[in-house]
Amino acid sequence: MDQKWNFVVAANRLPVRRVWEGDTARWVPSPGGLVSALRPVMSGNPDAVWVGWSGIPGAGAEPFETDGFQCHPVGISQGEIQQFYEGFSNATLWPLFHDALVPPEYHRTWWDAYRTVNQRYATTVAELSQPGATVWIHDYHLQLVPGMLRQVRPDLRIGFFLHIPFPARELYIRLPWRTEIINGLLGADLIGLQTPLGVHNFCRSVTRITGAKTTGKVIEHDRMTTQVEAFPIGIDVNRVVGLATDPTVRTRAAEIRRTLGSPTTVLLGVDRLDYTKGIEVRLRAFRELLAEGRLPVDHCVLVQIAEPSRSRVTGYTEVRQAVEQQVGDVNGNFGVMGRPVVHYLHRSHPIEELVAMYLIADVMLVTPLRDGMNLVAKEYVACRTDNSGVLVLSEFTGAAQELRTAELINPHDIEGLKTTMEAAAHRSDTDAEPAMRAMRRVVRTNTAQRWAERFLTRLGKLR
Ligand code: ADQ
Repeated sequence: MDQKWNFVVAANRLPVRRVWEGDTARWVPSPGGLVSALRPVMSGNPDAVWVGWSGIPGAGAEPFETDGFQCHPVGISQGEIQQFYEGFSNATLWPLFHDALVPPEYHRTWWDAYRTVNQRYATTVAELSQPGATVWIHDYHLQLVPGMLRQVRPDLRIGFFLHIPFPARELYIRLPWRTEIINGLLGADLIGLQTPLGVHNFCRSVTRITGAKTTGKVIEHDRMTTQVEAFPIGIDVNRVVGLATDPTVRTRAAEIRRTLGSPTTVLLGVDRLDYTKGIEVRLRAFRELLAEGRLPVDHCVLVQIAEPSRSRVTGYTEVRQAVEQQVGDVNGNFGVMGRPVVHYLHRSHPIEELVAMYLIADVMLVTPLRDGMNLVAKEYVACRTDNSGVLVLSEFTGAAQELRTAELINPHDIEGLKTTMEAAAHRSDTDAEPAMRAMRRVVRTNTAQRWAERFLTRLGKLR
């Protein structure tokens, strides 16, 4: 590898995915918050490279250019997908960092694969980086990379951002490899978390595990310092608002509402099908409200869009079965011929279709048991250009720290959730307006692009 770059992003996935048309393959941009957030700093930047997995098992493909910057695929074998990705990343770290909602599994072979893949990323980044380059590493799949990189390239300016929550110390210290992960993260000059609570939890774990001195957000260790701060992620507001005001999308929204039987109230959930998202909780609350006659069966519809996700990981088949059983139960008991009360779509949707759904949703249900941020809540708010609509939002999302005028709920308190959902369904647009207006200000100010800019400016000032 001869060419070197001055700005290197490393993430589990590349910002593009391969699609086949007949026998020819081409790379198309993957949708996603991270890609839009980094577009302004990556697009057309000849000094930037993105290191990540292509999504296809096997050896890494040749590097290529997309949108004016370089992509460098990292190879991940079928066995590593099982042990590094589905295993350690998604059956150990993901549940542990989400309050152990399902029991995390600890397997030494998974840990070995996690270390191996992280080492591969670190080696690749080290080879691609110019002297003194800025490196930005993303998320829980790559927590060892900062430390591994620091050992071979002390000259680099290293930033790390964790997209999921950092758990309470009492949970974190269960991890058999807690010291290795903390030491891996401490290789970074700057660690970004979604919320101040994440920062607090992380610093407490560091103190307990390493004995390092933490002063406010500064951790001193091994003759270097690491800064830890909250950088709540945002969305690409211009793109979402552009779609929300697009006549084609608006026509589609009206069409969907008609297809649903022009109900008085549409309630909506949009999530990856994941046990952290609290989909069962909202279905249960909805069912009880119908049964108690507190929501009118004839005038209310719940649409639940669930993107298929990690179907081979423990906990995901179970959540799917539970959700589908509940949907069947509600429709079996309350639906009439040709008119179900819950419309459940277990598939991915293009953003245009999601925006059309956000436009018809009078009540948006975001009820995770734990979530780093939750971009769906922000997308909904961004779409409500007329300031109508009610956002019911779990206190246990990062978004709840910013969207203070949402209808905040505790997803463990089913009666509280029911009362909030009932009131939300009956709220007039005029009553809902001040809260939505305030949330729209927040979402418009703290965009994805602003988030990236804030993180990189902060990183640029260190060392
Ligand atoms: P996720 O857990 O994936 O992200 P979220 O923040 O809500 O959760 O982002 C999901 C994205 O996928 C949204 O942009 C949404 O539009 C899209 N999406 C959801 N359902 C879809 C469907 N059926 N079809 C197509 N697209 C769909 C992780 C963390 C979050 C954190 C983000 C960003 O778990 O807490 O907010 O990263 O840091």
